[in-house]
Amino acid sequence: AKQPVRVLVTGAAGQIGYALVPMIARGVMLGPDQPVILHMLDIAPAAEALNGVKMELVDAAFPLLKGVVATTDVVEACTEVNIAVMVGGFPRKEGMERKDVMSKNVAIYKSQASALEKHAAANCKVLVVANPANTNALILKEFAPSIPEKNISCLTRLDHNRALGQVSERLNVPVSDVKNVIIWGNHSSTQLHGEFITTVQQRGAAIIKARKLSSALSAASSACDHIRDWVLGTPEGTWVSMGVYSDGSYNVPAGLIYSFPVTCRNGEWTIVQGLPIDELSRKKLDLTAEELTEEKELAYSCLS
Ligand code: NAX
Repeated sequence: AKQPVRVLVTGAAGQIGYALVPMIARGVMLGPDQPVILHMLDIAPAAEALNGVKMELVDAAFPLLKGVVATTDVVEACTEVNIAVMVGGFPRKEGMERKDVMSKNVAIYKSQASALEKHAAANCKVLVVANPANTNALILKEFAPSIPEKNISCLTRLDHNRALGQVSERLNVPVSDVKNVIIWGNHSSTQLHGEFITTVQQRGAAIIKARKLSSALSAASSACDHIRDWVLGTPEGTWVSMGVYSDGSYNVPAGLIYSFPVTCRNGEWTIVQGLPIDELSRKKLDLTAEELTEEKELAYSCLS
């Protein structure tokens, strides 16, 4: 029998966490024959809610779920984890300056990076979901230098899946017949262009309007897709979008966490090379890189 994989979910008492943990426990993320131990972290004010989630996980009697750690202690949460899905963060509240929000998230990601650095399993793979996702991932990378930079990523798969969904709806074909869209750059409104693009960019806002809550099931499902493809590989002839540490491909500045088209094999992603970039796309690729560079500078100015 396979050894259980330890999967950390931070912000596990939140909306996305609530949708994500049962998917992981059912094998959606790592496959139907992979046992898992869930590590769930949240902050003290959410401790009771977190315990409620743990009670529901017990009640669901998932055969693959071999254990649950529900804690507000970051060291306990990070100990020996093989996969870390970072959903917890500080949300932007009305009237707050961007810099203040950045500063809170920089502090969170700095301390969680240190805990992962010291206590996670060697070769732990990290996915940052919490916004600003690219920059939180970059801070995490900076403060967890012993984790290989190839192991630190951020989620742009939701935007990728939203684009697949839009193509499927517009062409009236099943979404399983659509592949190889690309999200470049930041998980933000600079990622794409055109009317189709505006729909994808503003999809999050449209969901809040309709549901009075932000996307959760689609975000959770995309996080599972991201890790599954990374660990188990992308299908032949298919690429996906992942926010990863730029090596300068496509003239994107090195040293940013930037979304690229990637294929995955043997637990490693590779940027798809040689795709043609037209003039409009070039402008957009540069614009989103500029935005990320500016965000990086803002984040660094919060470090003291
Ligand atoms: P919620 O506010 O429902 O949940 C966040 C949870 O994180 C809360 O339970 C909170 O107590 C916890 N938390 C706060 N600080 C923490 C800390 N230091 N350590 C551990 N836990 C902490 O938000 P939810 O709707 O679940 O969204 C979570 C994050 O995902 C947000 O930052 C959101 O902006 C981001 N998103 C990113 C997406 C992406 O594609 N990259 C899409 C979906 C989502 O909007």
